[in-house]
This record gives sequence, C-alpha cells and structure tokens, in this order.
Amino acid sequence: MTAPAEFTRLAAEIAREAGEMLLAKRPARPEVVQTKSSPTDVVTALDRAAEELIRARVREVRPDDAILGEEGGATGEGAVRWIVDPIDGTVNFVYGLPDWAVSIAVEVDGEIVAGVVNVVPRGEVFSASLGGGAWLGGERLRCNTGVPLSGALVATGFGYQVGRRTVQGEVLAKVLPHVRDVRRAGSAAADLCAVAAGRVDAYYERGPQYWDYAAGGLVATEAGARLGGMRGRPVGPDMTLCAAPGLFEELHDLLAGFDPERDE
Ligand code: LIP
Repeated sequence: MTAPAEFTRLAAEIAREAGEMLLAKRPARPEVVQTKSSPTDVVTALDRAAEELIRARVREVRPDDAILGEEGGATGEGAVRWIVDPIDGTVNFVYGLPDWAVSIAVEVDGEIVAGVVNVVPRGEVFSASLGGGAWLGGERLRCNTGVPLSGALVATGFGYQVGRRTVQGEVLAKVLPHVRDVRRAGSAAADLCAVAAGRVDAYYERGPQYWDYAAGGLVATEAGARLGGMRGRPVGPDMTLCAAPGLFEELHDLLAGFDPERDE
C-alpha cells in the first residue's frame, strides 16, 4: 500500500493546482448556480469546476480509487477513498473573505491517513500524514495546551437552516460567559487548521459534513488535539469538537449541559 506521506504529497499537489485555478478564474463576485439545503447554502460554477479538476487528477494517477466529493457525491469503490471539498467556505468565496479552502483527505480501509487544506487566499497549505505530524509549509504545528476553558479562544460555526441556527445561537449565548472569546471564520477545514496552528484554542460546530472535517481533522490530531463528538461518540455531523486534551473535556462538559445536538 502507498505510504501516507505519498498520499499527502499527491493531495497537496492537486490541492495547489485547484487553488491556482480558483484564484485565476474567480470573478469579482462568483455567480451562484444552485442552492442546496437552504436559500443561503450556495454552490458556484467554480465549486463544480474545482471538484472536476481534482477528480480528473486523481483518476489520472490512481484510476482505481474511490472518491467522495461534496458536489459530485460518491464514485468508485475500493480500499482507498479520496474525500474532497473543492471549496470549503463557499460563502466566504462568494463574498471575497479570506477563509476558504480546498480540502482533500485520503482514507485507507476507512482510516484517514493523509490530509491537506489549502487556504488559498492566505497562500497557506496545511498538511498531515498519519503518524507524520502536522505542517504548515515546512513548519511543524502543535496545538495550544494547558489552556483553561475560561481563557480559551473558541472557534465555531452555524448551519444554513433557520431551526439549526436558532439552537446554535442559544448554545453560543450560554458558552460565551465561560470562555475568553469566540471566532467565526466560516470554514470548518480552516477552523480545524487554526486549532492545529494554535491560532484558536478550540473549535466546535454542529453540522460539518465528512468532507468539511476529514482533512482538517487529521491536521488537528497530528498537532496533538483531540477530535470527537459528544458523549464519547466519534466526530460527525451531529457534533464536531476539537481541542487539546483537557480543554476538550472541559468544553465538552460545558456544551453537554446545553443539549447542543438538536434543531428547532
Ligand atoms: C461550511 C463549513 C462551515 C460552516 C458553514 C458551511 P461549506 O461549509 O465549513 O464550518 O459553518 O456553514 O457549512 O458549505 O462552505 O462547504
């Protein structure tokens, strides 16, 4: 089987190429061509074009691999599967805000072994290989440790449906008095890499899909952070929670008191 580091090298090459294409082709105001789960959950033609480019490159070098992409769904079968979000943070991409990313992860037999998050507007390529650490370019990343909840800078995010946002707003209002402050970047992939780089101390959000957190999650765990859901469950759309051990448990227990896994 190909080594994790080789998958990471390949994913980084493809993520860079997709990023260059997006930067070159992004108009001043990308046109929305479709909406998904709500009128504010948008897709642009460039989301699709980037995913098509990524799929084509994967097919060229690894024609037998499976692919799961946000726009094109699941294709192929096999022990190796590529998890692709061509533009994580699409609303940021439309508005011209700096936190949108090409996110590519590689799974072998169901385990993520490689992850790359290219935060294109920032020119920052985060990468990780299972057991090989987390990197920003050539700099090794380590998440912040020993931060108490009361001193924690916490990133979070909100869904596209009103019922979900109502509850997320309630939960956030209750979290705020217990932490240092909150940041809302608009991309789960970028948020998880921010945990890895120590730019925030923790991240939690109800809703990110596998393609949103697969690559960034490996970057965060290879930087020493814990990644999971509520009540011992693995990370998933119900809840994505990430922080260094210690703070993870403190934030988990705080959130658990607010029953965050519900929608109005
Ligand atoms: C985004 C997530 C982000 C969340 C946004 C959105 P998308 O993904 O990365 O964490 O808060 O609402 O879901 O839709 O840009 O791929």
